[in-house]
Amino acid sequence: MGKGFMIVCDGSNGAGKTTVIKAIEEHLKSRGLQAVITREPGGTPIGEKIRDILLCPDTPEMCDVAELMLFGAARAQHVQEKILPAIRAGKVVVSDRFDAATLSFQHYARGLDIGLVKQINELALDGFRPDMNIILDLDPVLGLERVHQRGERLDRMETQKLEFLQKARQGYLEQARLSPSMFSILDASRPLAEVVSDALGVVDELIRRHGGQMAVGTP
Ligand code: Z5A
Repeated sequence: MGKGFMIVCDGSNGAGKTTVIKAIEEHLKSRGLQAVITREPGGTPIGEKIRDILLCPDTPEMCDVAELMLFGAARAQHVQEKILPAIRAGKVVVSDRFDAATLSFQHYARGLDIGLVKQINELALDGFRPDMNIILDLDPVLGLERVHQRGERLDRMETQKLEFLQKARQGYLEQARLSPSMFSILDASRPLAEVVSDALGVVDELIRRHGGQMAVGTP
């Protein structure tokens, strides 16, 4: 059995993660690779229940530490139940958000101590690291406009002040500055086709790096 790898698609709200991930999935399949598409918070039955609690707009009273630990709990379950088995089976895991989001939102935006946030991330990751974070970078003002155009009710995180979302954006840029080999920053204010094309270029580079170790065919 080959060894797979993991790509995270992350970044600002409304930056186009959903669309880019769909394109990555199709691209991987066209290359004959087995893709596992997943998301955070969520990705497992337990994680999806935690997601409902985290994003429910009716509970704005959630305290910051409870929020951090819930993201961590969902991730621990995600890693053990879904991600590690898929990678061991040689599949390519593509996750909509992952651990960089916790540093960006709970540390850089929320202001929780960086040591505490890293500790929760390490506990949840159990030594695992994703191979690449593709960050779709967008001014949150533009991102929220796109989300509003979808006409859906905003979730608990989206109702935070604009300043909070600006700090989270800067958090991703700072993480990329500190660990450039783990991050690809894409300007998501450009036409979607250009963003998708760049994202697929990053994926192709990862496939080359992992040359021939992944499982092929339908899951
Ligand atoms: N969070 C956290 O705090 N800590 C953590 O550890 C984790 C997460 C893991 C849930 O995320 C929230 O949890 C999130 C971070 C926090 N909240 N905040 N704030 P989520 O991923 O479920 O929610 P989201 O970020 O709000 O996702 P989204 O709004 O669905 O964004 P998206 O998937 O990137 O956008 P999209 O649906 O692909 O695109 C939005 C619209 O824009 C859509 O109509 C597109 O057609 C359009 N679009 C996309 N790209 C373009 C371009 N390039 N041009 C024009 N129009 C475009």
